[in-house]
Amino acid sequence: MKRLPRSMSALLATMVSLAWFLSGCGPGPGAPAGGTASAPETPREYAVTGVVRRVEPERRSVVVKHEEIPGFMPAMTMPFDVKDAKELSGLKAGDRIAFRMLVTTNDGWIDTVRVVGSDTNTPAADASPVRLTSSVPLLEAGAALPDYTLTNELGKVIRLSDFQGKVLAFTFIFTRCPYPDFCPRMTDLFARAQKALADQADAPKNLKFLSISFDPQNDTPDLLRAYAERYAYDPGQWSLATGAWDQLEPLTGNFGLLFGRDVPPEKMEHNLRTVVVRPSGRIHAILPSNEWAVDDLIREIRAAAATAGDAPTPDRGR
Ligand SMILES: [Cu+2]
Repeated sequence: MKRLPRSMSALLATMVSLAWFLSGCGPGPGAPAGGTASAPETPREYAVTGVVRRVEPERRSVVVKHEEIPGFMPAMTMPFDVKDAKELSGLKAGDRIAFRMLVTTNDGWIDTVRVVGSDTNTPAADASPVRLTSSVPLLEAGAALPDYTLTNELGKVIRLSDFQGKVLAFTFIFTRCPYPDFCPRMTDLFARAQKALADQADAPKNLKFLSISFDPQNDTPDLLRAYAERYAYDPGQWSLATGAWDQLEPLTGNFGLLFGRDVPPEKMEHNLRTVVVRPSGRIHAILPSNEWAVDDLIREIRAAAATAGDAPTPDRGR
């Protein structure tokens, strides 16, 4: 069983700033969004080196195991977009490359890609591809939670809009996650939050926890229920659910969840997102990574509950 690299925790905290990697259709420089009158944003530039793991010409993307980008992000394996597919011609897995990365508020791409050597120590077969959904916006606090349809641990179809009127705290997990600091930790934190709030007389009453599996092939309702029972879940307070990919993919994409695709579960590296939603249906807070404690979650839940008088969010379709 492979342990997640130690650096993973640090990079997860960084993911939130990487909206642009998920927004493949964002405006480039000189093409301000929404007809705003502001001057084109000058992209920030970074010189980057790394090793090609996979070339995806049809997506105008290349997955690179890159070195640290000082001031921007730690070393990791991730996809980079190019504006011009010609940048990718001739590239192959194992090539050591140098390139320029350009970043604006809502876009990012690379150019001037050149091969500077080869690296036979990092075979392409070792790559851990991430799922990348570029067709949905990355949501932040204040945004309306879109509506998605899932199936819960009792086999019942649920919609996220069902929880309007309550505080909803949800996180993403899969039951066969091999990394104790990741999904098992999220589930344990939910179990502890559920218990702590049950013991607090002034705790918000209108509250639901929801653990959403991104491993629908494996996580059947029965398996989700058995898993939840191991954590002494209260079905009235906490649901577990998963769904079809046409729901899960945009839902995870909305929050920048990255996870392995077509990789064995024991190698499925991923990041974490825990989201607290106001009774109005607006996102109250997003807790990235696993570097938060039960009290942090409870504080956000209480603050979200305090907004209960806010008007419901209209137009939650997508
Ligand atoms: Cu996990």
